[in-house]
Amino acid sequence: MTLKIGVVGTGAIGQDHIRRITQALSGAEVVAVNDINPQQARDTVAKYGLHAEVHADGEALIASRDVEAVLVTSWGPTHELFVLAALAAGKPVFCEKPLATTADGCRRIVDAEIAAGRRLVQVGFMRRYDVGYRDLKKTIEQNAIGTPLMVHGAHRNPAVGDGYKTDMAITDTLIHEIDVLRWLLRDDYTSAQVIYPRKTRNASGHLADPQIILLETTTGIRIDVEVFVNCVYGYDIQCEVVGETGIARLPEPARVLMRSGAKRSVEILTDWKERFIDAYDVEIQAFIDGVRTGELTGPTAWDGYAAALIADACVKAQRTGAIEPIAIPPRPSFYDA
Ligand code: NAD
Ligand code: ISE
Repeated sequence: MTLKIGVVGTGAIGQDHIRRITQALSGAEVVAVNDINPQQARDTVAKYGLHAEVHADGEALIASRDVEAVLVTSWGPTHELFVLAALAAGKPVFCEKPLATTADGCRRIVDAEIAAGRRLVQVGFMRRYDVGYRDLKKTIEQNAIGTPLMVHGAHRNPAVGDGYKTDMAITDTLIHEIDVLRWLLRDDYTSAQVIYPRKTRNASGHLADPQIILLETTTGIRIDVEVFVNCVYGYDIQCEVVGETGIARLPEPARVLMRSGAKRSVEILTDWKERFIDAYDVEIQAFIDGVRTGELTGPTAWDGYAAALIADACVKAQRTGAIEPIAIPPRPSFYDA
């Protein structure tokens, strides 16, 4: 049976997920949409040729008998409300990052899911589905570079809008590294520090850009991640793991190597949607398959909660300039694999 999905939030990523469910993936259809901007929701239905009802609000969509599973792709501050509503209705829910904008909000979701007695939440940390990160993880786990000692990372965007604030370097951008590196290393963080290099002239007045975030893990691995969201030249994600006997790097996206005009060159992507397009496909297919087989396997609400606690410590470190401790409570056995 085809899974009937309702999508709350028809902005950039909402539409992208609707496109993939409708045109690229199998086993599901979008039967309901909602956006606080109803015209955009209607336009989305027309654009993708959906046979979908446009609901007046997210709660009505979630309550609808036609909707078997929910995608929450609205603005971050609305996520907690919609995920809790899906849990109350006993419906599986895929929620884009952040799971909630506060750690307390994430914890409420964790508690509601545990009370429901089965896994119903998958969080949109899509990098775990990226083939490059998966190969990097395999390389580390096969002991090909020895014990990891350090990680150097970078998350660069060509430009951000004026609404992007300094703390969003953590809550919107670094959040992907926060999640993927604890998954990659099977480790958790114990402290965070933020350093501000010389500021780029391409950032708006209120924004500190670039930033360097230093993290330490329970096993003593040192991580530095450069977040640079007005780097101009492209959307560029870098990750290098230094081990005791070797170094492993995240592969670059496959692109044609050109020889032309006395130069060798390879295109650098500029759009995050393209950079992880395959990972998003695999992620949403995993959600569809997990719901249909009754076994969700992707990033959990606990991962969303842990990421929020870590992000809080990083945001505090932005303000204090100090090394801030990170304490993550023991994971409930409910989330054991
Ligand atoms: P966007 O601004 O393009 O779209 C958000 C949509 O939510 C808008 O259309 C807005 O009208 C709608 N919305 C706001 N409040 C609502 C409400 N109460 N009910 C229904 N709709 C509401 O933003 P976006 O880039 O699509 O981001 C959406 C979410 O997805 C954010 O949380 C963002 O962090 C996350 N995101 C994740 C990735 C990723 O790589 N995993 C990439 C982009 C965005
Ligand atoms: C966006 O919100 C994302 O989540 C993308 O994956 C990210 O890399 C981009 O920088 C953000 O704006």
